[in-house]
Order: sequence, then C-alpha cells, then structure tokens
Amino acid sequence: MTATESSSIPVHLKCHRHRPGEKKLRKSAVSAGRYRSFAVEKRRFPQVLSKHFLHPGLLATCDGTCYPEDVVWFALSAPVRGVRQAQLLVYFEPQYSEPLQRDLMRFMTSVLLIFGICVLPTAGLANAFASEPLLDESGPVRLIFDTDIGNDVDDVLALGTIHALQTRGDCELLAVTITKDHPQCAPFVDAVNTFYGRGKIPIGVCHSGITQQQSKFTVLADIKDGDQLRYPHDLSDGSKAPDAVVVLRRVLAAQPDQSVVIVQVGFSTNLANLLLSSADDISPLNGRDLVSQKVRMLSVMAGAFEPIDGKVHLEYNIVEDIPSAKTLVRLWPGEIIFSGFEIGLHAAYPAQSILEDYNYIAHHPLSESYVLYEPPPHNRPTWDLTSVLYAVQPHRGYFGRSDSGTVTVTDKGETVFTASESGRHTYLTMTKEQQIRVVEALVQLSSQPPGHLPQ
Ligand SMILES: [Ca+2]
Ligand SMILES: [Ca+2]
Repeated sequence: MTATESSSIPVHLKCHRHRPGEKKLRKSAVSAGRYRSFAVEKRRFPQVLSKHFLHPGLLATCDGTCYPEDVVWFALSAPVRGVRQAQLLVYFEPQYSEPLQRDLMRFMTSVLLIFGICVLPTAGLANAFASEPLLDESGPVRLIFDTDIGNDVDDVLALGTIHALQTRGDCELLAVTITKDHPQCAPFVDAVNTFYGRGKIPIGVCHSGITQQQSKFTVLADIKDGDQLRYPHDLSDGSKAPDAVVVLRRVLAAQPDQSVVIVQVGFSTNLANLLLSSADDISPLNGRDLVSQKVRMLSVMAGAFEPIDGKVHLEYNIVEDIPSAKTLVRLWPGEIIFSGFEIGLHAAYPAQSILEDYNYIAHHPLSESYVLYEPPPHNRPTWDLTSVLYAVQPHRGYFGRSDSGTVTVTDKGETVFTASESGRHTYLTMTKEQQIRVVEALVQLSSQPPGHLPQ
C-alpha cells in the first residue's frame, strides 16, 4: 500500500514553527477544504510514531513512514532544531465521503488526546474537540529572570509570581540576573527568594553604571526588627555577587538543549553581554551559540507597539541602555516575544489587593515594597508580570500575538516593528476580556502564599 493508491488517506506531519507568521500554510490548507490541522509537540514525535499509529489495524511499519491498512499514510519530516511544535495536516482524498471523514477524524482526535497532543482550532473544522493544552507538557519551565529590580516595583511582583508558579510546579527558577547597578539589589532578591524558601538560587550582577541610584524599597534587605533581619538572607553585599554573564553562561551550559526560557524585564545589558561573550572554561561555545543551543524562548518587557496618549512612546527599559537593546534585537538567534509598554499599562494591578491579599503573614516583601514604592490607592501597571505570565503559561490564552516581524531600535530608543514572514520577533496583544483575565491571574499568583510560610 502506498500513498498514491486511491484508497489511502495521507496524513502529513509537517515540521515548522507554530506561530502567527505561519498563517499562510494553514490558510491554504484550510481553503483546500480537505485538511485538518493539529499541533504536535516536537518531543512527542517519537510517541506519535510509536504509539499513536501503532493502533491495531492501522500501522504496518514505524520507520518514519507508516502504511496503515488502507486508511492512513503518515510521513514525518525530521524535527529541526529550535522548533517545538509542528502542524499535523490530515489530508482527505476527495473520494472519501463526509461521514467517513468524520469517523476518521473522531478516531484520530481521540488518539491524539489520549497521548496528550494538542489539537489546534482551525477555521471551518469541527471545533468540538479543539483546545490547546493549558500547561507546557515538558515539565516545569526552566526559567532565568533578568531584572532591573529596585527601579520599579513590578519587578518584585513579577519575582513573587515566578515563585508562585514554581510552587505550583509550573516553572523552576534557575537564576536571577540583575541590570540595576546597585549593591543592594542582589541582597534584596536573595531576601525575596529566601522568603519563598529558595535562598540558594544563583544571583548575578552587572557593573554597568546604569541606574546606580538608591531604590525606594531594596532597603528592605537590610531592615531589622530588633536584632533580626526582617527578611533573612545570606547574600549581604551585592558587590560580592558573581558577574551576571558568568551566572548566565554557567546556568545555560548545565541545561538541556532548547530547554531554557529567559524573561528579561529590565535593560538588555546582561543579555547583550552574554551574546558578545567568548568561549571560556564554562563552555566552548560563544554567547550567541550558547543561547542558540540552550534557549527556546525569550520573553521581554520592553518597547511600545502602539502610541501612548497619541504619541510615540520611548520606553524606559530600552532608553536606559539603547546600545544593548540594539545588540539584543540584532543578534539574538531565537524568538523574542515583547510585552510592550501598552500591555502592562492596560492591566494595572489593583491596589486593593495589596491591602487585602498579603496579610497572611506579618511582613510580606511584596506588599511592603509596593507601599514603599508608591502606596495604595495607586494601581501600578503590571508590565514585568505580563512577560512572566506569557513565558510560563503561553497556552492559556491570556494574550494574543502579533504577526512575525523584526523589531529595530532607533538611536532615540523607539522600537519599530516591521512585519515579515521570516522575522523572529512578535509582540503581545490583549483584548478587553483578556485584560480582565490577566489582572485576576496576576493578583492570584503574586499574592499566593509560599509553600511553607517563613517562621
Ligand atoms: Ca542566599
Ligand atoms: Ca523592570
């Protein structure tokens, strides 16, 4: 039996990036009226082959091309590096009747669902079974948090959100690297990490000279009640913390290929320096190759992709270190998903939550930081939290995404987006309904108690 025989129904597993830039393929497939489209995780390919089509009566061989009895022909293109999802396009020969197509779809869908493979909704299809998995199936997201913590308080709520997601088993915080050049930032991060029971997470710092001013709230790292630190930690002097690039290289080198997600919510200083770093005794790869090998996603809070108050907005994270932002967008080898200034602005954190949701302990570093920064009734935008939320839970539909394109950074610090099929950049979008869901999710996550409350 071969694919060309009239009684076969070919099923093509095509390997390509699943993102809005790929609409063309899906659209043409759908308009042909004979394709059904599924998304399949790359790491599931072996299972798709060995289990999915090893159904009695369906499979004859499992060598990458399968010849199920008179029913399905399955072709697998080799997974390519950097691609995590593929489209499974089910092609129906025109001579097959509608009822038979329906029965086959039902069967295939049930098998796909049994093995945890997600099914993408596609226009014109039977949508009853269509939904994406809510969580990444490859286990907790391996996360690096790169932050200018100390400048604004959204970084602190974002760090708390990461800890809550880790407590829920959704991510694992591998390291925190800091782009605000002040020695109190690293001890503050260590204090928050210790509050959540994770005081051993590596912390890296930079010596860039950027935003060296005293923070309004990192003083909490040194504050004492009596003779005890209010927020215990053992990193007391940030100037003694290791360099961020060393921490990044060390952590990346130790991770499986294509497994790390980086969330950058401050300046691009550390990631630009990482990209420009040379091979060393940590890794034989230069920074760009190391990123290319280890990182699967970069989620960034930076830039602006719609006018703010009718004007081009020069966003702080870009403006404070324009050369590094330029280096990042030019040299980063993989995908970058931007959460522009407008997203967090339109999803402001309700100050009432600061007053009510953190009282499960006498002193909470998140609510105290918030109050020191700008007390309620101020509703602080959730800029940095949105990049965390997307990075860890990209399939929950909290955000939409623009078409693919390329972001360039001008000398003044404007972020200009140019759509293109081959571009590696996208930015988040958010409907009114999504905004309500995002705010509620972020309130619940950032105020979630640690697994074990500190004594
Ligand atoms: Ca520590
Ligand atoms: Ca920030």
